[in-house]
Amino acid sequence: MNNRRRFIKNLGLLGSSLMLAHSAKSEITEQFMPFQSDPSKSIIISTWSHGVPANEKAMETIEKGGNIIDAIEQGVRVIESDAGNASVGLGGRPDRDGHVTLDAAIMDAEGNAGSVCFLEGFEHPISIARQVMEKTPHVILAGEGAAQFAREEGFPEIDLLTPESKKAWEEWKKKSYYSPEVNIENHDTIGMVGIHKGAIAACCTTSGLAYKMHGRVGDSPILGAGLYADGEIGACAATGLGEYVLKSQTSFLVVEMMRQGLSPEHACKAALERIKSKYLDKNKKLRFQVGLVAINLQGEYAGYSILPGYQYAVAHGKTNELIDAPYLMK
Ligand code: SD4
Repeated sequence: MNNRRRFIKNLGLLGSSLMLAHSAKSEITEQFMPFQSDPSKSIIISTWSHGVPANEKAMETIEKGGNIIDAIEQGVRVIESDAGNASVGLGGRPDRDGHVTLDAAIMDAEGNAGSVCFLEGFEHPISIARQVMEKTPHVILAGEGAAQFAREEGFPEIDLLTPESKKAWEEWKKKSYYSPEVNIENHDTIGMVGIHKGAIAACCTTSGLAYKMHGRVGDSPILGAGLYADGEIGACAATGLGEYVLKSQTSFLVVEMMRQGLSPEHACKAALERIKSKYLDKNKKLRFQVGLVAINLQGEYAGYSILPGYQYAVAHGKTNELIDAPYLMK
């Protein structure tokens, strides 16, 4: 049997076992395919409910003539500036030492990418990541080196620790209890994927997990983990407990499964099932969320999560809607 046929057969087996493990809620559904009728259409997909205003800005950027990188950068900047959001940019919860440290990355259809991590004191890490992509020979700049680059590029410095965030941190310090396993409320990183004029792209921006160890870097700035884009296939972005996304290379895996012919929804589901079987099924005390968004070049898209409660926002044409994602386990 040639490799291709064997792979399809294996996927068939995988698919049926996944179906059995699922609740009715998580059945694979038919997805809207906007490009079947018009390949010039654009589509933007983002994690969580804040994806709605972010998508709106991204679409507006496209309408004004921006390309897909302009669109996703401008889209997630809206959330970076939202002080009410406790897990991205301004107002993000600090680490256990009181520092708000940021991770962000962006990747285009040609395989260009830029990333910053463990960065303090700037409102728009995604724009700094874009500058890393466009102006340096490197992919990732970290910590003070990233800050130095941002200063040289003229990005203004800002104290990201808002009074509300500081108060929450001071309250947390009283017990200093750290258990990131179940904290859906803290998983509001914005990951965004999109396609415009046939070009796909992905980005992610976050202040990471609240009260993490100083110096901790999550999945969001790491290509293949928090995001991945391949101009010939599609793109994926992740939110959730980054340690497991890092250990599973989830976004890369989703894109690779799409390359092998899986739809975005099947690919997301299979990648999350990999995390579940490797970690959650082996340790019943473990419980954590991971949520994904993915899109392929045909304009098929999906969101999927391990636990209930994850939503993603999809914008195309005049529509911008929030969708309850299917999930793997209760
Ligand atoms: C991280 N994936 O740093 C991020 C967390 C997250 O909203 O999604 N926060 O692990």
